[in-house]
Amino acid sequence: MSRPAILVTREIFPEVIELLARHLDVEANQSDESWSREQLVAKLAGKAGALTTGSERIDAALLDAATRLRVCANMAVGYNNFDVPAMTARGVLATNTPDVLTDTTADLAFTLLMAAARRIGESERFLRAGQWQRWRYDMFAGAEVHGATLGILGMGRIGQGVAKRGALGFGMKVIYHNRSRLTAELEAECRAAYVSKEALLKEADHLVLVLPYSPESHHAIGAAELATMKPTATLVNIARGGIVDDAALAEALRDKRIAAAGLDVFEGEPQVHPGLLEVPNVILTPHIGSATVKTRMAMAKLAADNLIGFLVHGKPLTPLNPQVLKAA
Ligand code: 8YV
Repeated sequence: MSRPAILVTREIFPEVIELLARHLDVEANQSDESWSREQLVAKLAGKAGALTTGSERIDAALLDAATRLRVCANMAVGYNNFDVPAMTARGVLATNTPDVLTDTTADLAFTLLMAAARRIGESERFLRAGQWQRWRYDMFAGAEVHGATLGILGMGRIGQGVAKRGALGFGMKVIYHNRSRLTAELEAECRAAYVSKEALLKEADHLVLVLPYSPESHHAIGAAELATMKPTATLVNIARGGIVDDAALAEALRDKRIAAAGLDVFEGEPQVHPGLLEVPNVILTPHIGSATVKTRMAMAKLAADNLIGFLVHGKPLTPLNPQVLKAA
């Protein structure tokens, strides 16, 4: 019996390609070429599955061309690159990689929070430029992290991980806002209090964004929201570009309407708004939230196990639209 054919759209760990090849016919982009959308569509012809990353858009037009496709396994927990309703309508299973990256990504939120609040980027650039001549009482004096009020917008798994780090590790007062309120047990576990979005913006000393991107969360933080934050506040975005209006943020940072920001994701990345590159009080990283060797391996392996689980055994591990399984 012939084995199902799959496409791996970007270079990933060779061990994971070997794992896939034990069960499936694999075409893999191990040279990491940048494929145009037309090339991607052509490569998907005859493929039953695809291992994708956040860079590939899987939408109705692509699905209509890739008529043999039955499953797309995203190597990411976020899946705003998938049109899940269009996939479900065509009986195509979608999977993502939850849980395996929660703590690693929460760690990066804290890294950016601390680096922004304590002005690490600015001080390092100053030192490297040979400008450190003598001590000054206010040299790179930043904002306190321990004991401060930590605000979290979006309280899924990663938000909860950020809350625990703040409350348990840094004695912070944690407030959060989310579409739906957590259960009393989870709130107690995270030591987090539910507040309105308005109160969150007003009261947070450090505000971390961890909500999924959708048309509803587009520019959830824009000029109006930034204007209600404390002038001493820091803003951290580890969620998705587009949740923050980057142009408005660049202006707010330039005019010191907020003190600092730490950003791992950007509108239109890998492009970065030029205004953000110009201001000193922002620390910028190139979407590395889940980037530890161990976690990236776990994500790649989970995506591969989803493909094998579904195409070989009929049982994916982390389906996003399980109704497809029932319909099959
Ligand atoms: C990925 C991410 O590295 O999991 C996510 O949602 O944003 C990152 O961990 C990125 O999306 C590439 O697939």
